[in-house]
Amino acid sequence: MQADIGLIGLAVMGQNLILNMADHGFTVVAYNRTQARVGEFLAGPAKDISIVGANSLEDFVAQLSLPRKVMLMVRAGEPVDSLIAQLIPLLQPGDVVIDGGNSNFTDTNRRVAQLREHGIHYIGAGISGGEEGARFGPSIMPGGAIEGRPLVLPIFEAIAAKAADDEPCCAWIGPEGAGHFVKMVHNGIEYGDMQLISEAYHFLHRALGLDHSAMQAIFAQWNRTELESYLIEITSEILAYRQADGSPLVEQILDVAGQKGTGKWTGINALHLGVPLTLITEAVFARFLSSLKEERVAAEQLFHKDIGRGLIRTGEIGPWVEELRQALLAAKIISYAQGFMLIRQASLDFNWQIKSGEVAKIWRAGCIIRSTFLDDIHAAFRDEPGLAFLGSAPYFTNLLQACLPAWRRICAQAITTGLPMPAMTAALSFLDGYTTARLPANMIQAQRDYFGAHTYERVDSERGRFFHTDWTGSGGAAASSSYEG
Ligand code: NBP
Repeated sequence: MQADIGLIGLAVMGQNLILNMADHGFTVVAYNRTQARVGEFLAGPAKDISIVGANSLEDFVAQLSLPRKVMLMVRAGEPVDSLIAQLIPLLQPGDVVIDGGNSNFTDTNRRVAQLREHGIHYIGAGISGGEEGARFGPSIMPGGAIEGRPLVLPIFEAIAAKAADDEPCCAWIGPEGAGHFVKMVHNGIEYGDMQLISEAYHFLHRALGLDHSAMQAIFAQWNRTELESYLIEITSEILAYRQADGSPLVEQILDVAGQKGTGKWTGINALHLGVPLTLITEAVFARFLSSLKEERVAAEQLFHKDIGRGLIRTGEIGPWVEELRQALLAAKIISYAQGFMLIRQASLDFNWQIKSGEVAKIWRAGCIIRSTFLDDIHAAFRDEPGLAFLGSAPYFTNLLQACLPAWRRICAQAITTGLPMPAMTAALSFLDGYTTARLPANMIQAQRDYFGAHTYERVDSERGRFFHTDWTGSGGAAASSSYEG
């Protein structure tokens, strides 16, 4: 019997996706560069189910029904190019190659074009949900060669997570690397959410002096509000986790955050596309700052810092906890709002026609950033598909306005007492900037024109008409068009 699909890469994601596909009635051929892994998988987790192994790429390809569907679940970067080069001579026009890893969308753009020359449909599919998602239902974000869409969607929709309304968390995102771009932004939002939650935990612990049982109960309670989400839920479970001696494990973990690159790419692409993605980029910087452990330890001594002193502690804790919840919710809305601004800009610049409402819909289950309020985000984009800023949708405008006083108080308290809250405060500054009709950028334009004759537009003239002033009387009337200041 010929198999429905073949998967290359039997690490954690690949194995679990294969088992998921088998659960849904698909016959899968499994292959891995290191052969021993194929045997171990077939004799172990894949025993007695509709999974077959291959001992070479030729054997792998020969066992696939036409048109062939080949999925790669290997490390992003060179391994993907290497496998593509080996597969091209073995495949034929009409076949599909799917890259399910965390590839950079620019690589996917290039590979879609490369395989098109061979008549092969290349798809870059972002997959989120980690090990458990892969096994029992991830969120899947495919994009690329549209001809491959009908061949892969039935499989993806079958294995994807199902939202509460039973809709599969999988939708075609757009051409080229659109699927991988959206997965990258998903990961960026994940960075933002995680940083915000860690700042809230820091505030509860250091500013309010709460112990782990109290903090666990607070996160569990927050998870029954608009904040309900996977990341809030696991935070509560992490706070509850005790070592053998009864002490909380989280306090034994070194405060140095790692990263694999998708957050950084999100920030880089925001800079390329000119999108003010302040919160997510700040979250990436916060991880970099955390890695300066030895320098931070020395600097704390140098500045005689004691953020445990002079903080709130006295008085009733309850109102502070509720204000912190509102601050977290408001900042989280900004995190998603900025993420969707980036997707919108990429879609406009690259002509990808991405439907933001569909993206919100397929993030409702299966993925790491799944949250109850993605239903509201979906509704906001359904009502206004071209929405530039999520906070302009009536539901979110009202929510942000309701949370603003508490959000300001929390940020003010943190700043006054030296408790770092980079993402929470960056989000507030962003909203303050976005909601200010006249910013001081007129001064920047005046300075640019003063020292570099860069010209400026006037408030009493039509847009696109540029003026230059000889500010010192000795600069002349010539304007600069080359020097970028
Ligand atoms: P890894 O990212 O650790 O990759 C290991 C796999 O890549 C193994 O099968 C390995 O084969 C294969 N491989 C490598 Br490394 N170099 C190769 C080469 N030159 N040719 C052929 N195969 C090669 O696995 P993973 O954590 O399962 O992730 C797979 C993809 O999914 C990655 O792109 C990852 O970013 C993405 N992803 C991961 C998660 C997660 O939670 N882990 C979530 C979402 C997406 P070998 O056994 O012979 O070394």
